[in-house]
Amino acid sequence: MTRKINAAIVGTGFIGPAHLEALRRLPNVDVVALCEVNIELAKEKAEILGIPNAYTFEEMLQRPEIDVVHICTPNFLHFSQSKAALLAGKHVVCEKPLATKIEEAIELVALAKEKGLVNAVHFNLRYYPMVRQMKTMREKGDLGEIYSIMGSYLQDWLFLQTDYNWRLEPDKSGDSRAIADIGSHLLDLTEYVTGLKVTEVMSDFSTVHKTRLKPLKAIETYSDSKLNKEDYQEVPINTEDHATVMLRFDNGNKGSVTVSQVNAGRKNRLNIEIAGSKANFEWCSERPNEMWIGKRETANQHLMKDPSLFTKEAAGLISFPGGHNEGFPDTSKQMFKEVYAAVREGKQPEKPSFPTFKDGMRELLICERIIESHRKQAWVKI
Ligand code: 4PW
Repeated sequence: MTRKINAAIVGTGFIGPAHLEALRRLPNVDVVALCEVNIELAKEKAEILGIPNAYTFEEMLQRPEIDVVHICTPNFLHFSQSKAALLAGKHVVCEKPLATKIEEAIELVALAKEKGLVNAVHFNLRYYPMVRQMKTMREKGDLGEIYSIMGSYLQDWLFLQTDYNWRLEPDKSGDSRAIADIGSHLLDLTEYVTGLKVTEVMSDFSTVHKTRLKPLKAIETYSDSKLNKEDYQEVPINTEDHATVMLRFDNGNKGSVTVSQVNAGRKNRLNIEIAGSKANFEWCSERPNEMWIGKRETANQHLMKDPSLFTKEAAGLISFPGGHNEGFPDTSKQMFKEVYAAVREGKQPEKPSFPTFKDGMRELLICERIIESHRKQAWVKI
C-alpha cells in the first residue's frame, strides 16, 4: 500500500477544525501536525483535536514528512504563510481571501507556478452538489441566455454591538470585512455557476456599529457575546457590516449582490437567483439540498438532491442517497478529495478541477475594485 499523504493545519479557530474533519474522512490522508500562535496553545489544541504533533510554524515547515499545509489563520497571514510553505516545498491549501492585497496574490500565483506545487483556495461552496447541478444545467443550456443575477450572503453573528472577532480589524482582515469574508464566496460562486465575468462594479458600504465593545480576552468566531460590561473596551470600527454591489457582466447584462453580517435571524445564508431566457434557478445555502426552477409556460419545479436526478458531474459530489441531507462539512471533503488526488500526482494539474490560487487572485481583484468603487462612489472597471 502506498503511504498516506501527511497534512498539517495552521490555525485552529473556526475553520481549521472544519478542514481537519473533512481530511479525516479521506482514506489516503493523515493530519499529523498543527500550528498555533504559540507552542503552548498548539499543544493544548493538539490534545483536544487528537493530532499527534504540535509545532511552531517554522518548525513545521522543516518537517520533511509533511506534504501539504492548510493555512487556516486570519487573513493577514495568508500571504506570508502560503509563500513560506511553497518555498519549503509544501503543497498549499489556503483559506479565502488568498491575501489582503492583489500584488501579494499575483506573487503567490507566480511562485506556485514556478514550484509546480499543488495550490488551492478553499472556495468550498462550489462543492455543494446543488451548486454543481446549477452550473452543469447552465452549461447544458437549461438556463438559456442569462438576463440577471441577484445574490445575497447574510449573517447575524456580528449583529450586536457586543459581538466581536478579528475580522472587524483591518490589520487582520484587510481593507474590507463583509466583502472579503463572505462576499468572496458569493462573488466566486456567481462567476463559477454562471460562467460570466464581472466587468464593472459600483458599491456602497455601511458600518452600522461605528464602535463595538471588544472583549479583553481572545474570542472565537461565532462565539456568543454574553460577557459583563467590565470585560469590554469600546473601540472604533472601520470595516463594513453591510455592502451592496451592482455588477455588470461580460454578456451585457446586470446583477447585484448584498452582503451583511448584521441581519438578525440570518445565520449563514447565501442565496443566489439566476434569471435566464429559459428558466430561473434559485438556491439557498440554508436549504442546500433543494433548488427552485422557475418557469413561465409550465409549472415551476422543486428539485431535491438525489443522485438519480442529477447531472453526472453533480452526482459525483454526493455521498448519500436522496433524503439523506448533506451540507457544509461535506463540501470541504469533496473539494479535498480532488486536491489530494493532485497531491498524489505530486503537481498542480494542467486544468485543475478545484479552485486554485488563480481563482483566489481573481476574487481578490474584484474585491479590491469593490473597495475602490465604494471609496470613489463611482463605477470601477475590473
Ligand atoms: O467562510 C465563512 C467565513 O469566513 C464561513 O462559512 C462563515 O462566515 C464563518 O466565518 C465566515
